[in-house]
Amino acid sequence: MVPIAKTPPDIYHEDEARGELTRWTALLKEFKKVHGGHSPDFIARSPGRVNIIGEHIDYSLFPVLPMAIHADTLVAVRVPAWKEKKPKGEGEFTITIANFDSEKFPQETFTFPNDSDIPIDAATHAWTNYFKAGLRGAYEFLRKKSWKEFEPRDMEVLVYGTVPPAGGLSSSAAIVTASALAVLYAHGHTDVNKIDLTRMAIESERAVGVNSGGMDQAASVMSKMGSALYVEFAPSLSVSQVKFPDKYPRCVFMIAQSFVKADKKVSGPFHYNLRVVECTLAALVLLRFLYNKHFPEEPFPDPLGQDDSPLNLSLGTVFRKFWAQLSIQGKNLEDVPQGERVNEIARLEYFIDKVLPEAFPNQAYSKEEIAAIHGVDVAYLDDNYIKKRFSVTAEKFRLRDRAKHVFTETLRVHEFMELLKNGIDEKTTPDKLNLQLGDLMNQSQISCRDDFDCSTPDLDLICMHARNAGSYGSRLTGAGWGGATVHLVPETKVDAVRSILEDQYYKNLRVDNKALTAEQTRDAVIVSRPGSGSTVFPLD
Ligand code: NG1
Ligand code: MG
Repeated sequence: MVPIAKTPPDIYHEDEARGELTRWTALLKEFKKVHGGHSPDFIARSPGRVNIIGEHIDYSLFPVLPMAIHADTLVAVRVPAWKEKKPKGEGEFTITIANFDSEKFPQETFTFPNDSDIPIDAATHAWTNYFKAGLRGAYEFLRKKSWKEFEPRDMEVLVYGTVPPAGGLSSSAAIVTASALAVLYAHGHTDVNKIDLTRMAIESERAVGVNSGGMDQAASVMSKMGSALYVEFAPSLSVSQVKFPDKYPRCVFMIAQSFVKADKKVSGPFHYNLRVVECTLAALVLLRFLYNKHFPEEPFPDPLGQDDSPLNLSLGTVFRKFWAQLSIQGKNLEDVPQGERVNEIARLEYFIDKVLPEAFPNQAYSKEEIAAIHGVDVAYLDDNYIKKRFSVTAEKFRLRDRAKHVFTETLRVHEFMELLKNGIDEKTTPDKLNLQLGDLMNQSQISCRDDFDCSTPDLDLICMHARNAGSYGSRLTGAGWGGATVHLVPETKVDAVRSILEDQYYKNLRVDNKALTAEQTRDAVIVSRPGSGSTVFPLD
């Protein structure tokens, strides 16, 4: 269940708590100012996240390892019907939503009929879309749960977020999950199941124009202070807490901003929705290949509607299906790892070394070629994969490289987890362990750059400088194409990494033709410790 807590600053790390108390006080004061002198009834909170390893594989339904950061979104809410019952039968509800940063994010009031869906225009970039996405998800949930009794309530809302927007730290998941949670709570649904909230936020965020996976929402809702979160998407969404060894040389994760804004929604050749389509098309070609080669007598499975990925087919599902089918048939294929319990690492290596080169003889494929491999016409491919949800355009789809990234990145996640599980013994000194973990992060960056094409020269540069100053592992985090980087750094090297980045990157950087302010430079690099997930704070 999502915790309901009493003392806000306790959810922050000690050294942040004081500053946060000031911020909460400012939020309460501002609420009175914008909402006619009233105080909020409660505050819902969700944090941003940094992804440690496992990039662009969540929508292929492979596991990832993010952690919540302390920057967050607070959604303060007053429900006029909270104490005095609102007269019934008005037939419509009104929400007034304001932002603490009212200059950038202007206030909006909207009224809808009680039985209406919440329209969201994904084509316009209104900040309130993210609140509406959470609202819509929560209403759908409440309507299903209690169709008869459910009646939308008027709400007065003030949002205060500290996760930098379009910065790769998932400000979007923070606001969507906090909004959905706020709406549930405002309608009397106080025992919110974390998995339910995560699922509704994933679906909701897709409504805003991005075919997102589920990593951000899971990390934002389900993280616990002090641990990273291992998130699995299959056979169903589940999480477990992961601790890092706390021995000398103690390591921390640093986050460094590039100040390059990533706009994931632009469906140009380098952007997010196109990658989702490419991975899905790669899954389709792979499925065909595996069935033609290994199970020619079997009926070809219907690839649509098979799983929880954004386009209902994923590389993860195809991978698992292959091994399941093999074991059903008791087949012994040459070169296929054998044994009672072939581990996931061996299976992934087999795919990377043996399957992918054969399944994808070409690097890139046109629509026509993919349609021919799958034995359908191009219109079918368009309707079901390329123009489904959000239309993308590309001359060629780089299926081989995208699939290679997905499988090698998944392998790295498994190896990372394996290293953490085995921890430090006589053979593995802490330093060696950190080097190995860091190496996997560095490999991830190379794969994101070369095979997935989601890095930028700025991100590569930041990683290079950080490594030169003592980072064990440096990589982009989140979708890429700008945004943030994450670094595994021994505590003793934190200052060195910070100062090399200041000297070599931030000092010469121009954002909108302006040098960074002292404040921007200070906040550009932070040490991040795993923070806690979504929480509700009743105020009375
Ligand atoms: P960011 O950069 O935080 O928006 C996006 C996706 C994730 C995941 C990563 C890449 C959304 C909301 N989130 O994260 O699901 O796919 O990219 O690993 O689209
Ligand atoms: Mg996001």
